[in-house]
Amino acid sequence: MSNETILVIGSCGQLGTELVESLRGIYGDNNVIASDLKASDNPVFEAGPFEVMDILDKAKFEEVVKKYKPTQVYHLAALLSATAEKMPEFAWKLNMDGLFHVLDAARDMGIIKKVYWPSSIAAFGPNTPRINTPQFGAMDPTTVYGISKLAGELYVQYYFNRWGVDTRSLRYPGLIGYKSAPGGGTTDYAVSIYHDALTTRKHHCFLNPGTVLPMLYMPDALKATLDIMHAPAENIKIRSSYNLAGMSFGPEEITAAIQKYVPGFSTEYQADYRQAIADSWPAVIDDSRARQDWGWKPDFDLDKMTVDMLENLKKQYPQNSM
Ligand code: NAD
Ligand code: AKB
Repeated sequence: MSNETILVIGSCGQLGTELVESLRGIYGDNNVIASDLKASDNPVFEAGPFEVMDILDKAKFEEVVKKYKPTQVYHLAALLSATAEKMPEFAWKLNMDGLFHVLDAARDMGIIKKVYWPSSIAAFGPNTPRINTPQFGAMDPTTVYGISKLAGELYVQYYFNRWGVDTRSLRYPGLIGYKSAPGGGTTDYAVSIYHDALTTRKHHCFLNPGTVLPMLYMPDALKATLDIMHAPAENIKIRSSYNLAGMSFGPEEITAAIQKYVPGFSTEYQADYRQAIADSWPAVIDDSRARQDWGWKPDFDLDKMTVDMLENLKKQYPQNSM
C-alpha cells in the first residue's frame, strides 16, 4: 500500500474530512492529497498536502494529476439531494461533469489506477421495493441528485467494461458522524438531532414521524469504503454500485434512542419539501451482495451509534453536558 498516492476531491465535506484522516493513517500524510473548492482551516488537513481545485476546471484537475501522480482518486464532490433540488441544472453539471473529468483522466492519462465514486440510496425511486430493496431492480429516482447518481452508476460501470478503468462504488445510506457537518441532504436531520439533544434539548424535524430511512454510522462508512477499495479486483463483481446497509429508523425512533441518555429531550415535527424526497427512497436495504463479495458487515446499530455520538459530542458542548 505504501506505493500509493491518493487524491481526494471534495475533501472538506462530511465524508471527505473523515476519509482524508483515515487514508493518511494508512498511506502516510504526504501520500494523501486533500482538495476542495476552498482552503480549509480545519486542523485535520494540516498534516499533508492540500490543493484548492474546482473539479469543473478540467485543466486545473489534470495539472494536479500531473503534479502528484495519484494512483487512486476518491471523487466525493457533489451537490446532495436537498441542495440539488434548489439548483437542479447546476447540480447535474457538477455531479456529471466532475465525474467525467475523473473517469476520462483515469482512462487517458495512464496515472490513475483506481477510482472511488459514491452513489446513494437516492438512485432508487417510488417503484423500487422499499423493504429489503434488492441490488438489482426498478430504479426510477425522482430527484436530480438521484438521477445523477443512477447515471453515474451506469457510467462508472461503462468505463470499467469498455476501457478497464478500475471503478468502485457504494450506494451509501444517510451518513451520521460527529466530526463534520452534513452538506445539504435529506438525511441530515439524523446528525443535527444529536447536536440539538446536547444543546437546546429540542429538535425541529423536517420529516414526519414514521419516515424510515436507511442510515450508516461514519466509522462503518469509512470501513466499507476502504474495504471495497482494498478488495482484490476479482471480488468486485458489481461495477455499478453496491447496496450498503447499517440500520434503518424513523425520526421518532432516533428520538427515543436519544431520550434513553438525554431525559427531557423532545422532537417537534414540521415536514417540508424534503418529505417528498424521503418518501421516494427505500426504508431497508438488502446489502447481501456486498457481504458475499467482499465481506461487508456493519458494526453499529442505532443504540450503539447513539452512545458513541453522545459521548463524543459531549466534548464539543462541555457546558451543556449532563
Ligand atoms: P458534502 O456536501 O458534505 O461535501 C462535498 C464537498 O465537495 C464539499 O466540501 C464541497 O466544498 C466540495 N465541492 C463542491 N463542489 C466542488 C467542486 N466543483 N470542486 C471541488 N470540490 C467541490 O458531501 P458528503 O456528504 O461529504 O458526500 C460526499 C459524497 O458522498 C457525495 O458524492 C455524496 O453524494 C455521497 N453520499 C453522501 C451521503 C451522506 O449522507 N453524506 C450519502 C450518500 C452518498
Ligand atoms: C442525502 O440525503 O442527500 C444524502 C444521501 C442519502 O445521498 N445523505
